[in-house]
Amino acid sequence: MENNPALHVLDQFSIEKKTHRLKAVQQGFINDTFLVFEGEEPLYILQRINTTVFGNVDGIMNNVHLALGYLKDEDYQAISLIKSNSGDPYFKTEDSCWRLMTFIDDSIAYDNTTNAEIAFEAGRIIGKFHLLLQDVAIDKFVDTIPDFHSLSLRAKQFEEAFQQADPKRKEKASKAIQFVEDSLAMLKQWDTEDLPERICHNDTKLNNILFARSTNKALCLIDLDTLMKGYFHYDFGDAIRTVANTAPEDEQDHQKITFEKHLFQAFVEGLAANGPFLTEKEKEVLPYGAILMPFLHGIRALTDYLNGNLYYRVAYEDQNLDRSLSLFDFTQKAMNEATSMKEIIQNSGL
Ligand code: GN1
Ligand code: MG
Repeated sequence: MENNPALHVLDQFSIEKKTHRLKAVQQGFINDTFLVFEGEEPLYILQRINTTVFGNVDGIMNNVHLALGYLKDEDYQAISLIKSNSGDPYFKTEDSCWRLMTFIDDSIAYDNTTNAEIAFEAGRIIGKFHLLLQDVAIDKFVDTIPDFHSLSLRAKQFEEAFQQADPKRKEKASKAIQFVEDSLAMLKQWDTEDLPERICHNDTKLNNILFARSTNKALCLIDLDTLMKGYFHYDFGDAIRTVANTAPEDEQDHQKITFEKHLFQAFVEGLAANGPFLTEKEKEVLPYGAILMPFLHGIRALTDYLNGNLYYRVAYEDQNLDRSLSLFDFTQKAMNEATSMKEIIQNSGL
């Protein structure tokens, strides 16, 4: 616990005045997150939004607010935003932007899992999220980070970073750079025409799902900052890279990085528990999504390493490089499983 200056920000929100304490949450590469305690119980989540990454805070809050209106159901725990004293969904100072949300009691998030029930539940809740949002008016959502998961944009940014990078960094990153060069042409070949646009979460890693502590039932998705239009295979692949891989995304011992087929299968079965809701074409590109998403995160981490760590918060100098190598290792392992992924999907009833 700490006596953080962020405590004063709480005065700007319409909550009962109590003696609150803050605890910083160390996860996340972009925003600053705090749990707000009263006594021993966390009551709220307070976040400072990184306005360098998220330039269009109004757009984000528009999207979050719109989506939260749909994201509630018997099987989906609603989250509420708390209004500021002036009635806005967030509080802005000259150089930062804050929002306050309710904390879900007795909930827990996992960075990784070896438990097939958790993998199943992750699939079920992501499917539910998409079902609840399937009829929203896509045009009302703002494209807050245009082309966020576009392979050609990320390849272009990588190329630019490579051109101006410090030679020592290039040398150190040569293995990762080689992987990009070897994989890009193949990844660009996939046919992704005729896919329907959906409102996606766009950051469906496992630790963005809340589970009930006692039952391990998935409750809801959190971290809705990147909620905007996208394609279903983005959310699928982003989940698979953390559900089917039991190692963290900056794992340096690549022997620990594995593609766990039984966890993949449990996740797909969880998705299918929502009944069929994907088009044939969407199902066809799911294995591609599981290969594309770790690659995209890998190339973004590598680009940031070559740029001198400007985008992601890093714990040590080479963390972005380690992340890219680990993500590329998983990409390769997912590529090796393309056929078995296809079979599992075909037999799943999805
Ligand atoms: C960033 O900060 P966090 O963990 O919510 C990133 C995601 C990545 C993630 C980890 C806006 O999200 O795309 O999945 O790091 N978010 C943004 O790799 O860039
Ligand atoms: Mg996020």
